Amino acid sequence: MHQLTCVHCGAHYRPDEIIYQCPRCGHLLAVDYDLDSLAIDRREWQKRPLSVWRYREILPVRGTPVTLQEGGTPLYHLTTLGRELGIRELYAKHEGMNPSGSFKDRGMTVGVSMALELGKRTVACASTGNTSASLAVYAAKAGIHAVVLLPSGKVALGKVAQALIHGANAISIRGNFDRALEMVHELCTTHGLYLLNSINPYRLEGQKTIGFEVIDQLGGTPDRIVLPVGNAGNISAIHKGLRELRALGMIENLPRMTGIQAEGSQPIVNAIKRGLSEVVPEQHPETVATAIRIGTPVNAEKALVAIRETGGTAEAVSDAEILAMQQDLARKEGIGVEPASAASLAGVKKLVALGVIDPDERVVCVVTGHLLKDPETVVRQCKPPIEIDADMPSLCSVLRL
Ligand code: AN7
Repeated sequence: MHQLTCVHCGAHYRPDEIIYQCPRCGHLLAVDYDLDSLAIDRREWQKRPLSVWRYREILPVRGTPVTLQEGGTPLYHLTTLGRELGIRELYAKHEGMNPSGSFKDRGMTVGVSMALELGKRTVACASTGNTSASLAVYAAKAGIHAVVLLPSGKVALGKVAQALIHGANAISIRGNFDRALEMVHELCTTHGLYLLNSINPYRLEGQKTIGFEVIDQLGGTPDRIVLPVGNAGNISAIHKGLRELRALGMIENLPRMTGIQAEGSQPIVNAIKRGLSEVVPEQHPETVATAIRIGTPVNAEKALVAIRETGGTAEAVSDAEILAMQQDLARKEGIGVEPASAASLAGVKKLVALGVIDPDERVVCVVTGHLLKDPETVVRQCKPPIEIDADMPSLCSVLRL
């Protein structure tokens, strides 16, 4: 069994209470297991397919989950980029290979399964895009309703297309993501919809399996895990999961948790660099990486602990660095990711240059979303195809043959 525990005051709550913050002090909640009482056989895990549900003993769902076979994503050894950056052991965990094309599916398979167990028939979120796409997919699979609030004009085309085709009630807010989240949070509290943003601790339980898979795939613990940070849910989730593996005696050390943000949207980076205990919200976040265009990261409290406790760090990269790395990954490694995802590798490049990352480290970058999520940004960056008349001389001429 599990319970909900406040990360600030330590108050405990029953697992079926529908709360998104501690009713006593207002801080974040986490799902808490009695790890000593769990019968986990690691060899049994190895026999199951690599997926979110390989690790079901330390997930909160008791019944049959709503699943589309999420997780089990490839971990690629980046030999060419690694050589260029001077890191022999550089890897990318390609979360774009999930059913809806982002890591959010790990959270939603658990979150929507919990919604059903809690008797909810309408789920909701605010989203920079991927959360809404994933929620729409899992609500469709579960046969329940989804309401998604999107910041008007700032969601990549592929993500909007997904929310629409999977049947979510998509609402565009004339405001940014942070405002949309405030509104949907209030809506869920006052009208009983089930909130599936990353403030919901059950959703983060699914996402922690990224770290479990990395360790199973590498056959050991990396020295560092680097990921793009928006609401800071994913970095917090992976850290929580790895702490649980340590408590279970399966690993000894935690990787240095390293968060990368865009320069125009870097409240976590500022808090880490200035040694602040709380983040100062960024009122007007701006970046080409619209997935992480977030000024008030709701999981900041957990993320600052994750970074500090593991000796990690946070760094910001420019939009130009993000787009250059998106292209490098595509052309030198054959890996297509959306801009936010390229931020993790752009961050590694910068941190190596700054001497923060040691070339001997074993570094895993989480690349969070697929290239096709945001085709418009790609088309703006690349030269269009050369159009010619439909005859052989024209073809040979354009190819200089
Ligand atoms: C590709 O969909 O917040 O730090 O509303 O889509 O856990 O928020 C997306 C976030 C990184 C940041 N990479 O993760 C949303 C949303 C991609 C993302 C992040 C997001 P968090």
